[in-house]
Amino acid sequence: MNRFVVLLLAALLHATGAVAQTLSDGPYVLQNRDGNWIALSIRDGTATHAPTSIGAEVEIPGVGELPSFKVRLRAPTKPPPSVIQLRSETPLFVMADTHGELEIAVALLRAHGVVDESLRWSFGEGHLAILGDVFDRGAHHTELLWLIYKLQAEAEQAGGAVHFMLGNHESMVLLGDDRYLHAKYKEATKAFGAPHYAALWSPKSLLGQWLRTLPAALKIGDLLCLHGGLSPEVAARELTLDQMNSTVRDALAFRHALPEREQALVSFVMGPNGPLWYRGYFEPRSTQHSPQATAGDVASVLAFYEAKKIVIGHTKVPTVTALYDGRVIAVQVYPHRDENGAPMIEGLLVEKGRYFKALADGSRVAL
Ligand SMILES: [Mn+2]
Repeated sequence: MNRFVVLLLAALLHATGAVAQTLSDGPYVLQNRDGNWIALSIRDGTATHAPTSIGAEVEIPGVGELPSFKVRLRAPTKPPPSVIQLRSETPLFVMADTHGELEIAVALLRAHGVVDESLRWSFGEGHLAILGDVFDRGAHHTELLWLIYKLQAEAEQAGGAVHFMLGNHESMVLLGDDRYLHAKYKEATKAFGAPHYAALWSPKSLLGQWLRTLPAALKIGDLLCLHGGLSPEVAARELTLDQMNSTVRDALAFRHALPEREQALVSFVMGPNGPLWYRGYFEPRSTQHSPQATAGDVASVLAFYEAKKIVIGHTKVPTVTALYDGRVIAVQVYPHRDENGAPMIEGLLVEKGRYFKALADGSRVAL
């Protein structure tokens, strides 16, 4: 991006009025043709760009009462393994769809000691699993993604881990479906002069690369953790987690260049009965939804993957809910505020073989 484009962007921002003057977003860290990294940001309506590099830090501005934080940029890494060992004494905190609701997500993580006041990892050797759909709807998914990216490094250093499973909204944004974007991101796209929002998350962007290494489904200890669910068709096809995860990665990386025989697998894995979209643990809410899984379907999935429970987001529940005699746990309590403005969201805490709803006020209730 040259100076002319940046000036053009500034002009665009000033032309769009009061809302644009308050627009802040980014940074988007992109690699140019020479292989150099550039951080693009909008601060109070002004587009800026600055050279950066792997090993350098970028600053993510504060939102509301939340402090700003710095993130060190890392070279892209290989995809993680699909099976994660978890010792029974290691706590696991599961957070489902956050949809750009940074302040509410942070309230939950702070209340349960996963992060501290300055948004640093404070969960020691604990594991945090994030079940996708960080993107879309809300106004702060960029900050949330940077926070997760940062926590991953901090957790690893502390002997813990952050596992981020992709949801259907990650795949939609990366593949160019911008129907659910908060209006602010469409404005940001225009401000940067980008052809479309997905260009800011392309494989040439640092977080775009990182997202394309992430899994759709993991087995963490004896729990299958993922966004949508595992349909009976997944087990019937004997698709391993590795196969599922690499198919999702292929779909997000080079969907249009896949050989035809792989296209069929991609269509299935990325479709309504694949791990990102499946809703079959619930009564169908529309004719597009899969028929409800039977107890036998759930049992055969658990048997195939040699797991004890399936932990999912994606489908809204009023409170963290055990289904199928506790073999499926639905975690997606949509992040919102109650009539007094208190953050409302729940997580799942697994500690020493016991399961708890983790409430936003820091309390826990046995499941
Ligand atoms: Mn979803």
